[in-house]
Amino acid sequence: MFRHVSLQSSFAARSIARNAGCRRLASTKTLKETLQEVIPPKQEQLKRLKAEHGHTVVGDVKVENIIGGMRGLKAMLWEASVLDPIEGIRFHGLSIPDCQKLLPSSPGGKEMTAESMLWLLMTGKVPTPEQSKQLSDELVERGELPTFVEKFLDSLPKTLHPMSQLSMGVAALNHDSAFQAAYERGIKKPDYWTYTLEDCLNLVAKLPALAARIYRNIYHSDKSIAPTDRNLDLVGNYSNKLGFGDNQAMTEYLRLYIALHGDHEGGNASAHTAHLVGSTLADPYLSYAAGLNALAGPLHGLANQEVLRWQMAMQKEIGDTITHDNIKEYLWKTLKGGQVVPGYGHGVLRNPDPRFVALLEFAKSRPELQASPTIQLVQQTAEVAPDVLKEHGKTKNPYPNVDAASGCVLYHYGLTEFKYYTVIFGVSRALGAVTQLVWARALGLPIERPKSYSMDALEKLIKN
Ligand code: CMX
Repeated sequence: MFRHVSLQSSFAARSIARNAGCRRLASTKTLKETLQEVIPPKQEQLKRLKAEHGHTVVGDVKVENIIGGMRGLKAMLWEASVLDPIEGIRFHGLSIPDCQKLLPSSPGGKEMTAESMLWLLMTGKVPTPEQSKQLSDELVERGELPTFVEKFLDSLPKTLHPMSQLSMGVAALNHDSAFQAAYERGIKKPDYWTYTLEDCLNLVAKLPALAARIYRNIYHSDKSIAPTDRNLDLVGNYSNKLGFGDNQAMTEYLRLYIALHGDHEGGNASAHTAHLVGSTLADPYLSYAAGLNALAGPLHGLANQEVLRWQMAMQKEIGDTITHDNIKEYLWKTLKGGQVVPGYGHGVLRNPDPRFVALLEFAKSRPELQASPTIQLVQQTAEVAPDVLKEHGKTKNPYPNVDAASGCVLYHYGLTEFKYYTVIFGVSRALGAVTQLVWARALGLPIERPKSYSMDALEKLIKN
């Protein structure tokens, strides 16, 4: 872990300068300048690892890894976060409560901003409030959508799933890719990361406008979309454009949601897909569009939509009198029907997901959420489901994952169109995916190319 918590600049230089199209404090280093400082030692570390430990064995490859979706294989470099099966996620060594304590919030808010999480993921350092604000300003400057993308989104049928629209919109942004243009001109490898960073910042900046336009087009096409407010952070503007800007609690929830979902180490399907595609030197837009397609699977990000759908069906069947016994009965009905219980289980975690805990804490801190039947049902289900799943005996982790809780607060505050929920996840997961795209280029990581085997070839290998 490498971090730096000092509140560096003494406001001595408060003069506001225009630099690279954004407002900045003269004493405050930009994200790019900070990266220029933190990248060389990491490049040296990688060189050392290669030279001194290139042949050091750190684990075995078992047949069960090969046929079991590569579970547990130590096979990827991912700088921003590490997932412990018991403790959950840490971002550059910081737990979720650490981040909640240390990362700057927006003016008037309590929850960490997406910008401060992005800064932490990218640099390994806790940003000062000035750095976080400066990044906010920079993203606002970059946030406008090209007109052809707006027209393209407006032309899509409302019946096309919001995740398909998001992935198509992100892919279309590659029209203006700085990396692709520079590559075509001919650039040297050490310069790759700066063009990649340029695209990545543009992508993160444009995602709220893109995602909000999809929401408004599909569900509220009669009303216009709020213009960008230059005094707001990324999520403040996202909430505004969605139409929830007047609801401070909803905006705060979105901030927490987006920061928490930002990264979950590298092996999860969306992060890994973006990384794999990026390793071909496809630009960040194409890489992340691919990652979004992985996120749209019901075993991964689409689970937050599925949780609400499943819960509504349960509520309809059970009626108003909800007890542990009738929740238990519905869980068994789901399992006996051969379906998974959405929001439960995990490929790595073996304890309740600390992101689930943090989101539920948010719900517990507000009386209106505590009184919500939807949230009460989430809590009651979490009290019953682990024992049922243990008795069922298949799931390695019978506890709730983040998706068990993520949608219910949105639902309570009026974002009831649950087919849209994974789009919010997609706005968030970009933070981790783009971080890795920048670092993969800064470290000169090669194209990914694991070895595959047929079953016959595997049996031959076993015999030998
Ligand atoms: N309900 C019912 N059965 C489940 C289950 C659940 N919630 N979770 C796992 N199982 C089953 C698996 O389907 C598997 O069954 P088979 O042996 O018949 O194939 C068995 O238990 C063993 O699976 P596992 O090793 O515990 O879990 P995996 O690593 O294979 O899968 C996950 C992990 C998340 C896909 C799985 O737990 C699941 O399907 N959960 C429900 C969907 C969900 O909530 N996904 C969101 C995860 C978080 C995220 O990525 O966003």
